[in-house]
Amino acid sequence: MGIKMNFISGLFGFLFLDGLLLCTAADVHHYDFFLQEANFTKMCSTKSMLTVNGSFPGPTIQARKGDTIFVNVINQGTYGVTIHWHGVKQPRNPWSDGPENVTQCPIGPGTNFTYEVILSDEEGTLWWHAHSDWTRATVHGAIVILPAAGTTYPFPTPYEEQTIVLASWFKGDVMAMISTSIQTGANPTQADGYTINGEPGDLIRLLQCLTVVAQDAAYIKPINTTYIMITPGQTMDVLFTANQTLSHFYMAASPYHDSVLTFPNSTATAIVQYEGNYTAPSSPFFPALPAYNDIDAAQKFTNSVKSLANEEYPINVPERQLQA
Ligand SMILES: [Cu+2]
Repeated sequence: MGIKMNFISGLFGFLFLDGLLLCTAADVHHYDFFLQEANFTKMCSTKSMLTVNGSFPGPTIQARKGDTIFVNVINQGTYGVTIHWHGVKQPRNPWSDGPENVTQCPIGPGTNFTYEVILSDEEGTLWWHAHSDWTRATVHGAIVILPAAGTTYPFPTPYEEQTIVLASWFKGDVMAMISTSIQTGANPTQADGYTINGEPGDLIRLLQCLTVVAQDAAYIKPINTTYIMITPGQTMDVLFTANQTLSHFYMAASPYHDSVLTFPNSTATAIVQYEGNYTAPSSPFFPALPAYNDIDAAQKFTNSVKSLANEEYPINVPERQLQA
C-alpha cells in the first residue's frame, strides 16, 4: 500500500446459496482497462475524476484459482498511473505487481501496458487498485477468484453472489489534495463521506445472519456474526442467510476509529429487499451499529479470525528444527 491512505476501500463479497457452473481447466482471461476521466455527481457536488472504463467502482475481474489474467491498461488520462493486484502473490512475477517507480515506471498518458496477473493459491475475493498517489481512491475494483475447475467451496454452494465495495468519497480532486499535502506537510483533506458500490446512501452491518468464510482470498473457520470489522484494503467473503420476515432492511457501514485525530463520522447505507408478497415498511429496519470507538466489538471480531487449516486446506508452515 502507498502513503497517506486515509480512505476506506474494503471489499465484501456476498455469497447467496445456489449452483455454480464449473468449467474444466485453468483458463486465460483478457481485460481492457481504459483509464479515462468521467464526471460524477454525489453529495450534491460534481467533479471529473479518473476511472477505469468510466465506472466507479471499476469493473470486476472474475477468474478461477490458478488462472492467468492479462489486463491491457490503456491510459487516456493526463498523468502516469500503475495498477496493483492487491493480495495476488505473483511469485517470481514482480514486473506485473504494479507499485509505481518500484517495479515499473508509470504508464504515461497516451500509452499502454499489459499486466500478466498469475493466480496461484488465492481463492475468494481480492481487489485491484491504482498505485500512484491518490488515484486509488477512484481507480479500483474487485477480483473474484472462484474455486478451480472440478472443486467447490468449503461451505454450501451459494445461491447467488454479489460484490460490495466500500470506499471513501471526496468531493474535491484527490490528486490535487495529496499534492497540496505533500507540498505543505499538512494532513490531507478528510473524506466527505463513504460509499457502498459507489453510492453514499446507506454503511456495513446487517440485521441478518452473516457467516464470514474467507478473508483476503484465504478460507477461515466460519464466523457467525451480525456485523463485520473490515480494514482499509481488506477483503472478506460472507455468507448472507436470508431468514428474516419478508421486508426491507438497511445494511449500514460506519467507521471504527480509536485515535484522537478527527475523522468523518458518517454512515453509508444500502437497502436489502426481500422478494415476495408483503407490504414494505415506510422506512427499512435500521441495524444498531457498534459505536465508532467500540474497541471491544472490533477486537471480538478480529480475535475470532482463525485460518480454516483443515486437511483439504492445510497451512504448510516450514518445519525446521533448531539444533541446540
Ligand atoms: Cu494494495
